[in-house]
Amino acid sequence: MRLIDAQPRPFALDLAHAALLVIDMQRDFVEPGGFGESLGNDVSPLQAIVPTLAEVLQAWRAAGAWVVHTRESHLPDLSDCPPAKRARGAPKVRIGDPGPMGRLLVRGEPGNAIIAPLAPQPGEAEIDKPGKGAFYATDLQAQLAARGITQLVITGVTTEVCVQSTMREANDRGYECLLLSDATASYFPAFKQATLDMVIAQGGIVGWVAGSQALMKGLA
Ligand code: TIU
Repeated sequence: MRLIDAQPRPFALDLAHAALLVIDMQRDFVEPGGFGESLGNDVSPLQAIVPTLAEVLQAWRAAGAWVVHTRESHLPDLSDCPPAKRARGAPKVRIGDPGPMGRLLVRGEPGNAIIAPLAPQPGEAEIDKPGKGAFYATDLQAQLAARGITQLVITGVTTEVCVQSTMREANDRGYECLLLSDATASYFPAFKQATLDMVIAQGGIVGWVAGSQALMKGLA
């Protein structure tokens, strides 16, 4: 066990049964011209966490622990995209429409790929998910069970959407979840902070929060 300095109390990390979850670090959310920007967002707060997340990923791999990457994506025929999701808001372009990086949020398109500095390595899991939560309509739980994973260190974007949905899904399934405060980002800084606050309120109602330096100190 490695004790990580975290809130609301230290997190006892058991590396043999822990996975690093990197949520939706895709060009579609992080780069201009993707799905995130089509919703009217400035992508720069998301770009800001890339160096930190790359450092965490490197330290985690060096410690020999497993990594799971997710992508929010839909099938080319959009049969897994609820019409209500596609219709939401008043974007310039919608899910499935052509953009500068290919069709928005469609599996296999250039814009749907994970950004190069955080690219998955052989042996790491890659989960394509049609929802915000990574457990909905995926085999993530089966993959974690097959490896005996009981703890998730959670990173990625966006904090209050796909990250928080996934953390709540995981918490309900009994996983111990540690969210890395400086390796997650939102288009809305206030929503990010609110998410960090609500996760650790009430004695850690959804889990734990720590900074990446605290995790890496524990990994060293
Ligand atoms: N819009 C937004 O903040 N996020 C998403 O649509 N997906 C994820 O968070 N990945």
